[in-house]
Amino acid sequence: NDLYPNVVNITNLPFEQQQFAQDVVQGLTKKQKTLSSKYFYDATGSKLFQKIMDLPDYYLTRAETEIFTYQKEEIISGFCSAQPFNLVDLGAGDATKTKILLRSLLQRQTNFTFVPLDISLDALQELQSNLALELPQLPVVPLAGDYFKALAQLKRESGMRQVIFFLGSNIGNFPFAEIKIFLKKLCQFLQAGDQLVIGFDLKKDPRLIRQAYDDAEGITAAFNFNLLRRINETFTGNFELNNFQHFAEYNPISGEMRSYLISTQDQEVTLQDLDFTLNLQAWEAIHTESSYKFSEAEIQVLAAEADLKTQLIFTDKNHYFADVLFSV
Ligand code: AVI
Repeated sequence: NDLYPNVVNITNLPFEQQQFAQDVVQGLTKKQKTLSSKYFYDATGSKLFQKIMDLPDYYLTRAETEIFTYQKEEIISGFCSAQPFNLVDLGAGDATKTKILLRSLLQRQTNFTFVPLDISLDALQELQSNLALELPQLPVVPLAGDYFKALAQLKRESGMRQVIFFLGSNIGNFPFAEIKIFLKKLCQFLQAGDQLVIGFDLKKDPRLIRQAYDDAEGITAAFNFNLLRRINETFTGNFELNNFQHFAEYNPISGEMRSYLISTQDQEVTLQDLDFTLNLQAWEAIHTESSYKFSEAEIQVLAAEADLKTQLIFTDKNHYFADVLFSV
């Protein structure tokens, strides 16, 4: 197999597992081993992430909810229009925060369609049935899969003004160099008059940040371990979860919060379906996630590089989090 030299039998796998297989094998054959955090979100991972969002240590969700609760009218006034628009929620998840605005928009009898977009089909289906119960009058067009494919489809088919939400500091999970590329690419699907609301986790006391990714209840550790469980399940692997440690470390200069799975002993792991064997040394690390934190100045630089105009910046009272309204 020339395309995927490290993966035997990849073409025998179901289509949706081929990219996963390729990424797993490529990441684990690197000198510094990595696994992509985008594979955290299977059904179990999405449930664990919901739990994380309720944790006392995970301040991000509370801070952004505070912004939406107390400043919803100002946020809505920043993007609402008389002409119909799509409110597109990238990585919607359970859309708890977005629902705060959706209720107000419906009360104002705004002419808009809610378009939740998520890579997790499980999360999207659950959201759709919740919305049917909670906000039955809301027009919803859910889209599963790749963000850019879905945005291209919207641009082609809807002809409506787009207001794109990218909340929860999801933007922080891209490798730093890719944030600018992502924003530029996003702009290609937007037209004059379209707007963006992006949630950024702000730089703060480093201990507070580290604690959010190594919570006292061990839910974040379980979230990280779930990736190994998913790999075992998908590719008939034998990762022994007890032979790994969850480790999280924040760099206050780069703003990068990094999570790892650390092998606590020399060990050999086999992914049978991929004919792949991995040797790990004691205390060798697999990097599984980066979550970048930003200063307001850094946000302005990113916006300028992507040719976005900063319209309004909303923060919580502690200044932990910022939701920024941009126009194209
Ligand atoms: C989804 N994303 C913004 C979360 C974050 O904070 O980076 C994922 C997460 N990882 C550990 N805890 C939460």
